[in-house]
Amino acid sequence: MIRSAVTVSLVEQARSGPFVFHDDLELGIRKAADLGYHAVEIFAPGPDAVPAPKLQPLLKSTGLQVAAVGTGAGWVIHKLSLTSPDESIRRAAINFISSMIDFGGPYGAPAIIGSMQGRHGDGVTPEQARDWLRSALDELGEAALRYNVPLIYEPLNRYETNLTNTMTAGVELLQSLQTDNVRLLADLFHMQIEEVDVAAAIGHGGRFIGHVHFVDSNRRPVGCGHMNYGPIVAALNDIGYEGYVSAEAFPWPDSDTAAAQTMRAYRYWFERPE
Ligand code: LER
Ligand code: MN
Repeated sequence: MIRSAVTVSLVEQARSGPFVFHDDLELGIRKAADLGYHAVEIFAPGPDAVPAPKLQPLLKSTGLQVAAVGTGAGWVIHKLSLTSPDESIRRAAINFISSMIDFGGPYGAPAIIGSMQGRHGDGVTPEQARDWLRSALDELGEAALRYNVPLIYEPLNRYETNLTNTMTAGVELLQSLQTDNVRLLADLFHMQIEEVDVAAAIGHGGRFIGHVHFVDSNRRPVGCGHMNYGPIVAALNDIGYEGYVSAEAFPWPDSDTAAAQTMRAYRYWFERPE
């Protein structure tokens, strides 16, 4: 079964970012539960931002799960990157992601590596950046095994990274790893910029896809842009995808409307009787 999730960001520096709910986790969780979501995806400033004694009872009382935890705050706040020319920054980036794996793990939530992958350039060759990225994914993928969750790696559009922009490149990267505990994030916004055919790319990603960012072409909530969802949903069903479709979209026109609109779209696309 493909399940629904909605993003909640607690990162002040990402207030203008593509997250449906901002600032207040408890409110985000309660609103998500009221709308019928299965889970929230948490974008937190760090591993200690949400203490377990606060989060656990909230999840218990609402019945919500944590779909995933983002690690992008390592870049947004601390300017850490897995492919920085500075070895101490690369190590700090690995440590930050590792601590986020430890944060999400007990909830069964995988950590997502998106902007923390960095880019080549600035004296770093594409080959060198790729080697550093692979070695970090191997180390962190194995660390995630402790919690029986995968590590999620997100290809991004060309304006955000020059390392991996497509599902094909993502599959190649995963196949070059030693660990088999890394999965790809299919973010429909990035994909509609980079892929020739989003549905075909999902077919190609196949069993490597472990998470989906469910969003429209303009990064507004599903149904507010020009994405053609029929073939995309068919492709997800064809590959036997069983993870979350998580609303990582701008709070357009506002958080509540964006969350309600995405839930309407989720029900239309994933809960319609055959
Ligand atoms: C960034 O564009 C993105 O899509 C996030 O999920 C990763 O930081
Ligand atoms: Mn994304």
